[in-house]
Amino acid sequence: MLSGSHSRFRILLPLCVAALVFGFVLMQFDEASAQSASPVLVSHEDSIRAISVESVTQQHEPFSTMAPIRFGTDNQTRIMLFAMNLTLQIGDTVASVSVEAEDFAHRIYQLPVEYIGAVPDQPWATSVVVRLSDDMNDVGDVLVRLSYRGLASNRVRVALGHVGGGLPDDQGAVPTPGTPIPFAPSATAGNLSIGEVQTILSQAVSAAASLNRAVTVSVTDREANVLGIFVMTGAPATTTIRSVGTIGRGLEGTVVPATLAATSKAGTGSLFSTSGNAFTTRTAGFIIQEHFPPGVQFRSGGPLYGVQFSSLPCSDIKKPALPLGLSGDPGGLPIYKDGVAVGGVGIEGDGSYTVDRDPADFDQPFEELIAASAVRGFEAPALIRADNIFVDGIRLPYSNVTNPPAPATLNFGSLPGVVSSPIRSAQTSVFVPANVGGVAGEVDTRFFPFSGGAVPAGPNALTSTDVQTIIAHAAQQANITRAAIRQPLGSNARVTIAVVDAAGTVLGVFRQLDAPVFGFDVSVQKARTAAFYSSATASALLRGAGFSSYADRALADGLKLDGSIAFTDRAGGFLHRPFFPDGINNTAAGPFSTELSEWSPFNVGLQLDLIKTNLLAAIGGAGVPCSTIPNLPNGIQIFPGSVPVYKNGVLVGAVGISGDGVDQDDLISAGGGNGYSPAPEIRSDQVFVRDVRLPFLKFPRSPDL
Ligand SMILES: [Ca+2]
Ligand SMILES: [Ca+2]
Repeated sequence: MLSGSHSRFRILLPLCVAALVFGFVLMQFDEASAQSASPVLVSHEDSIRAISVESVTQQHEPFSTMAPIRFGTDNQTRIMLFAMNLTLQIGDTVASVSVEAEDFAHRIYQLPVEYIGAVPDQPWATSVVVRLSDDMNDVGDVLVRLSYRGLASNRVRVALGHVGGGLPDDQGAVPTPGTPIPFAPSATAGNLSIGEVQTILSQAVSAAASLNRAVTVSVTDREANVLGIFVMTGAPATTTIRSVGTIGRGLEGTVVPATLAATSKAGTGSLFSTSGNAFTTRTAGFIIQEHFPPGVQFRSGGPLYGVQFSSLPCSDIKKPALPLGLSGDPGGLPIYKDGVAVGGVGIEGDGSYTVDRDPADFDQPFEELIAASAVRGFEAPALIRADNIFVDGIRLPYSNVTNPPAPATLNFGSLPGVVSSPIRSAQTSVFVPANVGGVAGEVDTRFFPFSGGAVPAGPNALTSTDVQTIIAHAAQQANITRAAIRQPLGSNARVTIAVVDAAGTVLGVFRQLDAPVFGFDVSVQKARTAAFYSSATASALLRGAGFSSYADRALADGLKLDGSIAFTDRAGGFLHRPFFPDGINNTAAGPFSTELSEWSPFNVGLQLDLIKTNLLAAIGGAGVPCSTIPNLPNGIQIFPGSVPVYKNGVLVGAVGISGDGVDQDDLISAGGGNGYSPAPEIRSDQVFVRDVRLPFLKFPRSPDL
């Protein structure tokens, strides 16, 4: 075998084996695309010999028909083959696919198909597991063919017992190597063209017109650059931020331009979605409320509680920002091309910017209907949609729209309304390729190469080498961490890793390839928050900025905020819920939260109060940081995924992680902070508040792949 062939084998094998350890699960694909081309079985580059592997032990051919180790109800060997152009249609199962082998004597063997699944990160490939027949023992090479819906594949060579013998290659047979898609960083943020932006806007406006609605439509690229805004004639110019809180408290009742809402909704689809997960504003609204799932009493808060206040227009990290932060108002969807997340579309037109408080009624607001119509032809692959992703056993919502309106699409030039932001194609990405600790990723050159910290001054300060070590260790942990929010199963987590010094100055940010872009801002927020709460000056800084009430409430709970406790974001977030402990009804709020009677997703407490004045100024166009506390220029974050880091018992900074499940983010942050941990006796889990032990970190069960 030539080395080139081996290298291709090495690409596929770890990916598929990871998927397979979950057992013989049938993945159903309900993509609408019809099977038009014949399936192709993948061979090595230099022959028609199949890429194949014994499905449990991963051993290469020649295969014995009897497995050396009994894993199931019988001892028969299963082998994994790989196919291209094989996508099961609605209602089809493994039984819809047949595989047969022919030996040297022209005997035909039917090989039952037991598993068909995606190959992580290689959307072109499908893995197919078949059971060998006892009769095939030591027959040498056989020629194997796969058939689906009347379309037969090429035949590839597989060795039973010994390599060689068998029939000659089929006439005209050629090697059929696969074409692995490298996750090459793109120079632009996605690849939407001007024509495609116009198509999406036209489909949205045509749908709105068919529903007798007038809306504002925004399209953003992969990194939330605005690619075009269309305001229909008669569309409401403004929308009101509104949920369950009292008008006038927090942002409740604030009137904002509808264009900003539409762009925040589009950008949420963009920043949340990747090649492994497709999330919408409905998904966002589901994971930021006081209970998860929303409305279920005595359940803890949403896993991304607080994410709505990230990537804000006052941020020093994410530029361009989302005008109103992450949005939970249904009617924002991601845009995909060939399985790759390339942007988002947002619709605003009902005058209300809210979150869905009742996920059980399957309401279909017209903003969501129009968004679903807008992305026709640009839909997310079914497998990776939020409604194929479970968190704590809870299926996440994607969209309540199953049959989007499909009226004839009006010509872009004749749409009723005005283009209020010029149509353009995907903009230049702020990220460039980088490799840290052997892990491929991307960086923003503002935060790379990594630098050392200035606070604290002196011998304990983080050096650039420390930062490199922390980020490399975190990235290496992420690479072996079983992802919580990515399909197919067996994918590794993709996150953004940020390190700050004790004053919140960013020393380095590293984003794994295809990590969701929202984590860029959030990872820095998380790191800054852990460093801030853990610092000797936290109470003084809060009081100096006019937030004595929160410092007083913390003090009443025994928390001096004077550097005596090492706070993670999990601990800080636990203190920042409208129930204490988190999710337990009929309790008083945590010291950093508003009480439930006043609470809403737009009136959460300290997180919003810290930034409210400057956020509103920034929404109006002012160039101000989010907070007047210099350590927190993009605000704080209040869901898990950070640890403070120490050298010689001195707080020197923090590492923040964002992009996968919060327990995974905790684990990866701990991996980064390993070797820089606080003394065990000052960890937040040594502290009791109202007789409740605070958390420090929480790791997922069986975290590693
Ligand atoms: Ca709305
Ligand atoms: Ca609802």
